[in-house]
Amino acid sequence: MTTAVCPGSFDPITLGHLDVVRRAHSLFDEVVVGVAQNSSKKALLPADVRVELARAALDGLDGVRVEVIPGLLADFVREVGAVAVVKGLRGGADFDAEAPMALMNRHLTGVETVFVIGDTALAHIASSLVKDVARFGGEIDDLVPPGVSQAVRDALGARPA
Ligand code: COD
Repeated sequence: MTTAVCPGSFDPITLGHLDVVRRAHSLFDEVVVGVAQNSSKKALLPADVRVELARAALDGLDGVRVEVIPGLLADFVREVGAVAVVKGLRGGADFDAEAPMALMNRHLTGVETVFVIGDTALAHIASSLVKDVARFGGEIDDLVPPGVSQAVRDALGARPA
């Protein structure tokens, strides 16, 4: 039984993330989607809401579960007994950002990061852009799983501009 961790901020989960998780699921028996904190980003949605939205989006996918990563990804990888971390790439900029993390996680755990190229039809989708479009009144329903756009609008409405 092989387990992989698919980590991210998921702030919010998008169709691009779902594509990456499905690709990870085709390679490993079990996928743990880990909702983590990226210290260089300030999250819009609280961790419990990000987890709830990810669980709803991935409901029914056998062998996939969603958990919070409370601290270091490397510690979480050890804790769940994962043999790999799976990340998605949209292009060269993602690779430049991901390679140092992959090297650091390998240094800390010996665990490899496997990169999957996402569906090119979804390559324009990033959580940061989704939030920006929503912030300025744009339509995001076709970029995210059902229920997510309302959660983003609620969070934006509750936050001072
Ligand atoms: N197509 C393909 N891939 C995509 C798409 C898309 N449309 N959208 C997103 N992705 C990929 C991203 O490239 C990334 O691989 C993954 O999905 C998650 O993306 P985000 O934006 O939700 O998450 P990030 O990049 O903010 O996640 C960074 C982590 C939270 C994983 C990182 O900061 C972390 O590991 N934090 C825990 C603390 C830690 O261990 N820090 C040290 C790290 S070495």
